[in-house]
Amino acid sequence: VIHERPSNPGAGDEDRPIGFGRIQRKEDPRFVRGKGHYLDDIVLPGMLHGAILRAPVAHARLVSIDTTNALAHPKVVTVITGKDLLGLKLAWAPTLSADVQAVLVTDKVRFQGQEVAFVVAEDRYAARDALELIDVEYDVLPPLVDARKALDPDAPVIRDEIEGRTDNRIFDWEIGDKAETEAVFASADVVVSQEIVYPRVHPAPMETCGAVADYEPVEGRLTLYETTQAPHAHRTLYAIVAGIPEHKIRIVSPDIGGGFGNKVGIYPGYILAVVGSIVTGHPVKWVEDRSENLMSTSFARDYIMQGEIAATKEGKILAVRTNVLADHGAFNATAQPTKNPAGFFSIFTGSYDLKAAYCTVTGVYTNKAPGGVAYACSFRVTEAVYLVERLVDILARKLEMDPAELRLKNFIKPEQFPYANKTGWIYDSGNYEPAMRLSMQLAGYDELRREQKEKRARGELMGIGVSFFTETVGAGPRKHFDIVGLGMADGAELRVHPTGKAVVRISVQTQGQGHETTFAQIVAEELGIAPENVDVVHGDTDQTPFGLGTYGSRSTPVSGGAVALVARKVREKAKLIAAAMLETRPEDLEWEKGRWFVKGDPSVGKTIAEIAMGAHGTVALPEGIDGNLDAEVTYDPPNLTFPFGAYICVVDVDPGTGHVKVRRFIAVDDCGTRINPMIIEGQVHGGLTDGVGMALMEIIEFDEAGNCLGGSFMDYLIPTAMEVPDWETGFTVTPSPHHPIGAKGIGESATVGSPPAIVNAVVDALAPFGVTHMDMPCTPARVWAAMQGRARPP
Ligand code: PCD
Repeated sequence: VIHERPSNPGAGDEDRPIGFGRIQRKEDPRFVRGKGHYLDDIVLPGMLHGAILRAPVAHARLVSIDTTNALAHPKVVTVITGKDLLGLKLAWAPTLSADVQAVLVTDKVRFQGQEVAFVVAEDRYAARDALELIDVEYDVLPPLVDARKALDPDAPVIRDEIEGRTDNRIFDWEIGDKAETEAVFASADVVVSQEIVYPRVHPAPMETCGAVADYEPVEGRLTLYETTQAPHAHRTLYAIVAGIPEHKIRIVSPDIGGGFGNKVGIYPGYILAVVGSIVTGHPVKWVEDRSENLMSTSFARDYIMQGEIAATKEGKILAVRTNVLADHGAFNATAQPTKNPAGFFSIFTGSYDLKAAYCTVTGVYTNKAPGGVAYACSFRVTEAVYLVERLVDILARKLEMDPAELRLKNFIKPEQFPYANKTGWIYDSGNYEPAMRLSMQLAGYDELRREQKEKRARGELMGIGVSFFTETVGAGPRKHFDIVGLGMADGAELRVHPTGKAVVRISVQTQGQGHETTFAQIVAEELGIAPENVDVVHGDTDQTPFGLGTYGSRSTPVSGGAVALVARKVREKAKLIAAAMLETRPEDLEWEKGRWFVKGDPSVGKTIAEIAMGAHGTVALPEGIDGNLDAEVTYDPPNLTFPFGAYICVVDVDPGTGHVKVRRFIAVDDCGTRINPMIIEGQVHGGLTDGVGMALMEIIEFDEAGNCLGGSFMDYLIPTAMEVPDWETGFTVTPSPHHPIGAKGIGESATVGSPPAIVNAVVDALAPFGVTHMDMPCTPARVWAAMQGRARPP
């Protein structure tokens, strides 16, 4: 066990060798030695390979498909088309947002890259080759790619297969008090408004999506290996959609090379692998390539936000108002809890004590890939934070106030928690000012401002960007949140073997964030046994209890709670058994990490290992106690958790090329009780890197014909070590009052908090040119263009 003192101020009690602390990741020996077991490593006897023919155009009527030549290919086993699926009633599948999505095109192509046919062949190469032998005739229609035109009366109706549909509107949703907000705006000294676009981006995990389907017809059993973040939810959905009894379906999620929300949904490729296996009687593997991943398996963001903020002239923020146009692509497949069509966007009230807030969101169909995944974002929290943090900066400029000071002036105060915001959330806990002050101290904020002044005088472009965010993660209470009717609770099962080694089975699914380590640490903390003596089992529906999976940073808030509670249940059971073993009464026992002992006589006691052996041995057990040290729970959290953070970014902009260099980045995060500080830092580093990508480089654009312009890593740039600085991190600890161990999520915080800090820094650098806003990504071309025709700095 390696543990070291964290270098940052605000350190908690992190040097305990058992339980929480900085221990190395249990999964890393296999990953660093190339011994991970990823989906594409799976090879089953007789396995065939599938490939998907995708539409070359964005909008077209399907006239005909001729598969004769493909079928004649010597290695092709079968070709499946939309027509075949219609026969099986599988041509359309339900989405996560109460819509349906075409598995294969039957009537009309609705986005470029849409699935048209599925070839199953003896090897991957043959399957790909045979795609070119399929003859498809399309009748091309005018595409709709600009969401702003989606509701025009002459816009083509994309979902004309839905009866009675005459436009592209998916939903209109509102939250907050409109009249109250209008009144506050009407009487405010200062109002600023800005159109703010969060462009379409993609999670782009290192490993793309894939599946191996193995249908065994005699017993009618389906084993489906999938890159999924939510194995149990998938199993239930397959049972409902395909009609295979749920107990005959086993979903196995092997090691996953990054999810970031990309692996939450069910994609046509997974369903096609299943159909392929049923039709051919062989296991079928389907793995998408990079372009397929970028062009068809989901996207994130794509929000056009009109934002307004009202304040007094002294800088007291009074209200925020926004209306949003949400581009959902061709099918509404957005991942979000059922009752929240715009996800958790309603947290756009930010970290500020407002008088009023109001928002409307209109979702529209366009000829683009469906998805709207929560890419490192608890269902649109990222968009919300970006909106409010840009608006606060614009307000600071208008009032000629320092952006950090303006925020400090408006924070919700510690004594106001639990805080009910104006859109219905109850923030569980928070202490914002110390986090902001710590980040300013770590940054040397005043010194940075002095340096900036000097540089400006010399015509150099240095920018300092501040952002402060509150997230809402850990969905969630089942009474409020469900996904397609499945309540968002999670199970945990704990068994302590006779020799005191334990195995904990959980319903969430790691994609790299280290659950095998941190969930073992939670058991270790609660039972006082070493984390290396606790195995974590996940990713196999036959082996684990039901639960909704990993996304929206919910594993620690929900499953982490379940694991702490199941360990406590075992501890209480251990107490009864220990009392029997010690021939004393349970109430006479006291707990210390790892052992129950007799009050007043600490030398007489039993360790967890001794009690486990006792439970499985010959000790006479108390009435009603089974002969084991096992337990299970399902945890339904009473509220979400609200992590927060204060970020400061320093950029230098090259006035000649418009190139932005992130010189420094200071991130102070508060995720409540910290299970493993090293893992937390890794999560933050990764999220910050993601943020640099979104702020400066990443965008999925379309041309007028509906061609996707971000279909490869040549066009869709993602950040590397070259683009990022050495991250400087710090933390404060404000535990969640309702979570069993006081932990909040951390997995997405940095992706949420960093884009506004970076863009605020870029806009700050360009202030001498009179630039007050810039849309992401701040590429050299865009930054250069923003500087043109404007007054040069003195
Ligand atoms: N933690 C600790 N402490 C605290 C918290 C937390 O320690 N307080 C840790 C845990 O345990 C883990 C981690 O940390 O391990 C994280 O967590 P969380 O926050 O709970 O979260 P989760 O649930 O687990 O996860 C999820 C996330 C998400 S969501 C995302 S995007 C991303 C993140 O995660 N993804 C990823 N991170 C990551 N990492 C990696 N490596 N990979 C990946 O993929 Mo979504 O919604 O899906 O979009």
